[in-house]
Amino acid sequence: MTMTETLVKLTGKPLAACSNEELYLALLKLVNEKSAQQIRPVEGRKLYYISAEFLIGKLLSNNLINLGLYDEVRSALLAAGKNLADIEEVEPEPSLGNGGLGRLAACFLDSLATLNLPGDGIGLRYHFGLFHQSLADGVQKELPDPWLTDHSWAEKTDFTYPVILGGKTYTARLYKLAVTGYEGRTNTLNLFDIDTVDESIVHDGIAFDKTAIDKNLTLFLYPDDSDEAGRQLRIYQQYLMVSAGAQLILAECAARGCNYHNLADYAAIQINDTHPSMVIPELIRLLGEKGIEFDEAVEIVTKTCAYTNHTILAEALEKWPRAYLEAAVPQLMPIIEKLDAVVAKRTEDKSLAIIDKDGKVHMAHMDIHFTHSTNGVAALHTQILKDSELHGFYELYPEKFNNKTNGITFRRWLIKCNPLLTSQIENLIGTGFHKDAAELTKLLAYENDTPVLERLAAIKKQNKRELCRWLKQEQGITVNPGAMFDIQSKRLHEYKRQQLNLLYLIHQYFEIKAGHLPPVPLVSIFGAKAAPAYTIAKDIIHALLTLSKVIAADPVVSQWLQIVFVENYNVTAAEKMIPACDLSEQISLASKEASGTGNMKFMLNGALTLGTMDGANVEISQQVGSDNIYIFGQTSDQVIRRYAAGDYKASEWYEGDPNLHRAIDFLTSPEMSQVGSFELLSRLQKELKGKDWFQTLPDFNAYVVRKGQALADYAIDPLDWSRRCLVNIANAGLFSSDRTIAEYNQDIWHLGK
Ligand code: 26V
Repeated sequence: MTMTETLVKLTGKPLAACSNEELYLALLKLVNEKSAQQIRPVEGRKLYYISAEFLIGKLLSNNLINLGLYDEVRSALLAAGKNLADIEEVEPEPSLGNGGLGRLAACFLDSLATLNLPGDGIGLRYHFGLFHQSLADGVQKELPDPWLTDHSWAEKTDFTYPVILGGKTYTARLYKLAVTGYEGRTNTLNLFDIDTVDESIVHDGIAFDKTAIDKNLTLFLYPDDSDEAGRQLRIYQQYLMVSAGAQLILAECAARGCNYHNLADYAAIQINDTHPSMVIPELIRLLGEKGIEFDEAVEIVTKTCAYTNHTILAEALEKWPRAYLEAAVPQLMPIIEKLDAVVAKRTEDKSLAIIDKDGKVHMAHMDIHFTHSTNGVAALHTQILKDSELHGFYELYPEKFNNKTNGITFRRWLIKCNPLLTSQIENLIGTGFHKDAAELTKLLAYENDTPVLERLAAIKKQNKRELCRWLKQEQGITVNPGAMFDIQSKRLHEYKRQQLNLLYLIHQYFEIKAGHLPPVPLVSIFGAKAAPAYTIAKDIIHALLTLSKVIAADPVVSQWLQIVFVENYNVTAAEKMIPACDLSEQISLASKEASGTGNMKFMLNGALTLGTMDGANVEISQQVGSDNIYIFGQTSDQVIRRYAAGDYKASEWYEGDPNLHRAIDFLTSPEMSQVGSFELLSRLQKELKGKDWFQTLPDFNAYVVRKGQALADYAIDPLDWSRRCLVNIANAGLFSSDRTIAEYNQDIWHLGK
């Protein structure tokens, strides 16, 4: 049967007569049928990747690519006058993650299936995910972001598990979502929900009654900074996920012949940050119910589980007041206490205890003691964990610590999002890089091939035009594709330092006004959601939106500078923005960004990085060499020393640097406060002058200089710029999540037989 015939059979009418919705549903069915044929039996050890977030993005095109159907489907649709891109618009994007951690989990599932490894995800079926960001009136507003429709990728099953929350039993229901591999097997993302959740209780943006668990349990994914009631609800959510997940794991293993004593021969469990940490005591509890003694259960769980740390921000490491856990999961507290007693026998160092003297339960501590592996997510991050943040643990268990530098799936972040670049690479080096990213180095043979470099530049230009078209359509903004596109897209956080970029833009505003024109017009594009209660993060958004208006209203400056803030940054937006980027902003305070993965996506799509020596930027810089990246700013050692000395004074930097002084003062200038809110702008100004906890000011000068250099290089020698982009693409192979997953498998999981 031809593809046209197959689709006609599924829709029941000629394709030309179908609506995009009808075609979407037919394609969803087609993908589900084909992916079911790729399900393979599991032998030996299977991975369960437990994560509170899976930021999977839209699935249609990605699944068509992975199943080898994309070209056929696109041609069949085109022949009927239909466009796959329009059909894709019908699909809502599931917003089941905050940012990097959730997107990493999604890339890992893709790579597991592609590498033919048995590995399923376990998570939650949030109804609204994070939130939809609106930027009307110069401020962020949060709205619900529904993605569940009658026809969703996640299929309801009849599998249910009892879960006890606050002493009451609820029923967790399993939904299964097929995860396709590229020319590989199909695995499963298991998402849990309860039937009684009621979307209608949400009102006034994202507000709702936080006490009625049966109605609200899986409504939202909690942002980093939720309030007290939100934090308690988060414990309930986490326990729903791990209790149902642990029951699923035990049932699946038992069905394959496991007698529970040998659980580690059947399952490997990866704990993604501390959100799923309660799986440790929960498994011990469930194994107890199966008749296994505590000591043996501890040993089994330690052998089965491994933990990944994704942050060194102390405030981001979960510590639950004991009273919260006693109220939410009283059945776990006696087990956690026994684990704490085991720790007390292993070490006298009280800082390594699970329960501290204030009665706080440290989830990461439980993870490190009772799993066999603790990994960081980039070389520098793992080193800092060993040297400082987790030094005591490293001394106790040096063998447990290892690094797994993050990666991204090239299927979504190159093949799917950048078809022009993909086909150009295929013309040059064939298709081997689809599955073996290391083959990209073959591109280095073209480093001095002028027509190839010109073609690369032309592709970038085309992608920029496409981004301009999309920005016009989505936000009504007109952008000049002839400008340099400089992009900072990631969650909004002070440590990521969008405020440094803001100060640069103000500085440029003054420079241009003074007649110091830049070598090329610059479009600074931002995409970022701020956690709803993170005041300063929201103030930074407000300042950028305000400055954007001030610049746009200035007839001279607007010829040279434009700020674009993309509303509701998500995977779909990233797929449009990343291929169109010239300069990738990775400017976190050194030591604070565990890895970053956006940095890898931009590099792979032919952007040069402007960044600090932080996270995976360090490895990117090693890969491409210092001529092909713009590094600036304090090193992590300097930053760590400055924190240790405790003598950083923002005011001294403010007073000591006239450019910085001028830029910070401008925040509350009449120009700005006529357009924006004086209250919000002055709050940010006060924070920068008086505190600046993430040391923006000491890096300001170096940033201005380095960025100026990048602009000049771009303007003066476009061909050499293109050559350096090619070097970046060619050296991006290391950052394929296939490589990362192969390393996890070799060192930690040992999947299959
Ligand atoms: C949580 C919190 C909670 C309290 C307030 C501040 C705060 C900030 C961040 C977080 C989330 C930490 C986990 C996380 O998303 N880490 C990210 O993981 C990515 C994948 O490994 C990595 O590339 C990013 O560098 C890292 O920030």
